[in-house]
Amino acid sequence: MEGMEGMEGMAGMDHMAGHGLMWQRGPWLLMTHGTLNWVYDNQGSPRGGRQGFLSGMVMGSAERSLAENDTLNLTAMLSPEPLMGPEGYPLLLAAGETADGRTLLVDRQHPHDLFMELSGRYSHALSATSGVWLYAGLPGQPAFGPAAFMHRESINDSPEAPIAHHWLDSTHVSFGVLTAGLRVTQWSLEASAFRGREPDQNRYDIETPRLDSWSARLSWQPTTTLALQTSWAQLHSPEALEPQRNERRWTASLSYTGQASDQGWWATTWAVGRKQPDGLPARSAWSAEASYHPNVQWSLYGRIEQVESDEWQPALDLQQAHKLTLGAVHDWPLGTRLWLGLGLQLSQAGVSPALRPAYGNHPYSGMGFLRLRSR
Ligand SMILES: [Cu+2]
Repeated sequence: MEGMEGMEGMAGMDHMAGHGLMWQRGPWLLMTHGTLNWVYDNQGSPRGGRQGFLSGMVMGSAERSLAENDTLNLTAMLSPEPLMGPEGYPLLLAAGETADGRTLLVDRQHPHDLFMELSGRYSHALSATSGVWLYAGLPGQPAFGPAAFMHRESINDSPEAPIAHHWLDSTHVSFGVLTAGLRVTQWSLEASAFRGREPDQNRYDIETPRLDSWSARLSWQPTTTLALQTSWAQLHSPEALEPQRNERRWTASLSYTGQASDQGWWATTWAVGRKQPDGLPARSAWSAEASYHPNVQWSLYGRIEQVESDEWQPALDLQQAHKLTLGAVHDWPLGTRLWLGLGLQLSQAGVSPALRPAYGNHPYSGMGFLRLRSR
């Protein structure tokens, strides 16, 4: 329960969500879990588009104790998303990264890299409730923001990235990360040095690590069901298209995962974020999301988010947009640990008046998906 694992492992979700297969092999505890979504995407408005694509992730980890109080954990996380091609998939109002190294991807979500995480963590327990750890990843997740969306119990049924991704959690694939962490009872403090540049358009490679940026995160887990964090980052040259510009970011979030009935459980995350690029006005975002699982077959989820940006139409200054998403998935068991799911989600967006000629008043979008998930 340390570091990012502590953030993800929040809230006793082991028995509720229970993703993952585990084996003991000698001294090693092996664990794997994953989700693969085949998605048909139809984004409305003249800036939208249609496309089929594969999203998700497969993760494996190996953990062993080394001495009485020491633990080593090795984690690999892979993404199928490079198969969709460098331009990613249509996602209204998403902006960030590039497909060709020359133009920003707008109204499309970039694919994640094949290697989303290859990391190791060495933890040393100081007592039953406190400890220290060192984490290194290439790529890895610096101590910044809430857990990345595909790991958040509140929204990991949705096959798409949030439009607030680049405010809250887009640093989760950083090529080169070193983190030191300290946990004392309910409080954790982590500091990271990492590479500030976003991954480039070659999604199959491992990029040159650098430690040119830093972040710090303070987390509080007052109960096993509640996790709060606030984090800061100073990013060196995050965007390939504006290499001279550095950026500061800040986030705060609250996550709750709890029992909802005998067999049901629910989870929610509320998050705010702010980006301050050098020489430009600050831009904020917030999101509120929740999922409800009345039983093991059904998942219902929703999210509302708002972001502020000048990337949708470069001739305009900062504009606002929001998006509401609602979805449902039904799962059928395939054997004991694997489930086949069929899901549908609908979203409606809204933009400030200057953007309405481009997007229309309230463009609708939808995604239908088939998924394979272990749990
Ligand atoms: Cu991401």
